[in-house]
Amino acid sequence: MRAGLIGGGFMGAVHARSARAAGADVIAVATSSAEGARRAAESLGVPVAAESVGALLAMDLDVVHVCSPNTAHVEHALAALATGVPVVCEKPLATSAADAARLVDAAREAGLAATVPFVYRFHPMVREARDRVRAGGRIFTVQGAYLQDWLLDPDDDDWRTDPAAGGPSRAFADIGSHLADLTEFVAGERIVRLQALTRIVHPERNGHRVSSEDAVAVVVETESGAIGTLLVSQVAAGHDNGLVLEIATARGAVRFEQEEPNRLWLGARGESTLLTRGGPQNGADAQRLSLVPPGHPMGYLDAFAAFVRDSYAAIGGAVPDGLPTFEDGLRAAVLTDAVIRSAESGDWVDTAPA
Ligand code: SOE
Repeated sequence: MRAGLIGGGFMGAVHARSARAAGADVIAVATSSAEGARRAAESLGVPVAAESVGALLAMDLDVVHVCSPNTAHVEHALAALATGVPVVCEKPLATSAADAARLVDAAREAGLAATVPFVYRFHPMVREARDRVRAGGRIFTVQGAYLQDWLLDPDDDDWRTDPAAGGPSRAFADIGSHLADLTEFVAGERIVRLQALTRIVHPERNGHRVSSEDAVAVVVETESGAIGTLLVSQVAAGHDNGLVLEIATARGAVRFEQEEPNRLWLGARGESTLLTRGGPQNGADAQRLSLVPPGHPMGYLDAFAAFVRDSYAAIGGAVPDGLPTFEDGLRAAVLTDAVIRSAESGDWVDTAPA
């Protein structure tokens, strides 16, 4: 696989490492400037620093990884698809459902594989959680949180706080999208309505106005009538990447904590246990993703490599179970739009799939 990379930041480096782990050669990188591409090529060990995105897309590539800022995803992914090349595009796929739908249509019309790294699906213990929920009978409640603190202080800043680069939603589009995707993936059913509150705790950062939310509280109802809450915050002191999901069913509960991905909490009437990743009680899906025995911790980069491996298998015509595609990116954008609408109106918003 000859891979091209658009964007050379933190996620660009993760994509480059994971593409190589999946057997690709990362042959070129483009950023917003030729100088930026040269810096990225040097730091990532990529042979060609493309003068522009257009120059990169003119190369002979088998896949393009889009890791540019959120508002550039549509332009870059459409341009890559137009050259007949499959795309792996960072989340949020687009900063509106309408734009995400354009990308879904373009990939479908081109007949090209197109995936989005809702990477937390690829922890083996998430697959185990999904299997146990499937066997659990009726779902009663879902409870999720995604808490970080890297934007806690007013002088903490990032391109994501600028709507021109990040889009109209920040905390939910950036990390709430992961939580919502994981909730629907593990539950095996959709959120059909939600009500959201958002907060901007710092209306100014480094002297510029901020219009996108720092925190979101969401109440949800699912297709089967389960109820739940999702809390998303990038101003939650002490939390680095605190994605947690707990789903309670008639025959037991599961709780996955992303910062401790090698175990799964299992709740039963009157007792609870911790299941170890890779052990004999793991189901087939968890075993497929477990590359090393228990006691050899697998983590974020392993999950990302598994996502890219399955994306490349899909490019080769396979249909890997649980692979997040542009359709899942569109779903996340629909939920993000709904959160924005509900926060503005104060009303419930219907999110049942059309
Ligand atoms: C920053 O919030 C960030 O890097 C997100 O953009 C990623 O999607 C998430 O996995 C970790 O945190």
